[in-house]
Amino acid sequence: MTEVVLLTGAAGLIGSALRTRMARPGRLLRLFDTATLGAPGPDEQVIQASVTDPAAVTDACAGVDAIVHLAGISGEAPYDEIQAVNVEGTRNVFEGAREHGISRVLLASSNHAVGFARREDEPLPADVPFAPDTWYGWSKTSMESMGQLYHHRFGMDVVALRIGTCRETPPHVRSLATWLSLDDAARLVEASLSTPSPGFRQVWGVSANTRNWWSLAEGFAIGYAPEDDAEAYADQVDGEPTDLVGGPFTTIPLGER
Ligand code: 15L
Repeated sequence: MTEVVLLTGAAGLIGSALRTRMARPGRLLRLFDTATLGAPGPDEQVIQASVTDPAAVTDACAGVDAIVHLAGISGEAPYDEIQAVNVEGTRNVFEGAREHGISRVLLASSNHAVGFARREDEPLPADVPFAPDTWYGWSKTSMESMGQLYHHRFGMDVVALRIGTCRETPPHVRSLATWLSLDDAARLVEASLSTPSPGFRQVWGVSANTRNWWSLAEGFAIGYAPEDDAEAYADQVDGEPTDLVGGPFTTIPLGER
């Protein structure tokens, strides 16, 4: 039987990386984005719409086995925009999932949900309590707690991926510790989709970086086996390391792009 996976935000950096990496026999990828996605491949469907449109989201959920919810504003922005897209948009996704009996939702959360958490001697657990650093980070706490609500109310499996710096290559010194390679992002998503009955859980989205200080234990527990290490790029980056999870997000002006 064909597995149908709905990928919201499919035209973004991570979405585009997953589009190619998640293709496999027996899987149909339903790609959803406001941006154009090009012509669908043989095992793809394309929907150009916004997660802020409840009807479009509900329609997109028909016949879906799992949702990888990436759509949203990916950095600091005015509160009303963040609220409309990240929070209301996620509510539309959960409602669509509930209406169509979809049992698993993966959330693209962010390290900025806990941006004010501080480096300790031990690796920082993936379930470190909310400490958002921006309205953006706050929206990720809302998305995660919404995931808890739908888990407890409706028994959905919800995996919140607290993603670090997901880029082709690490862009700065901080990311030597926080980098998530695109290949490891796909490995993390596959583990989150296939691990049996995860319930609600939080997992750091980071690669196997030499300088990691965020715990990989929760990822290992669901079968995530990262292969990349930002250290390979150490001589190509500038900047300062930071002891706060969110780094520069902890001091940028609130609500400004
Ligand atoms: C994020 O959540 C952002 O979406 C991304 O643009 C990066 O800034 C990243 O966090 C990070 O912390 O490096």
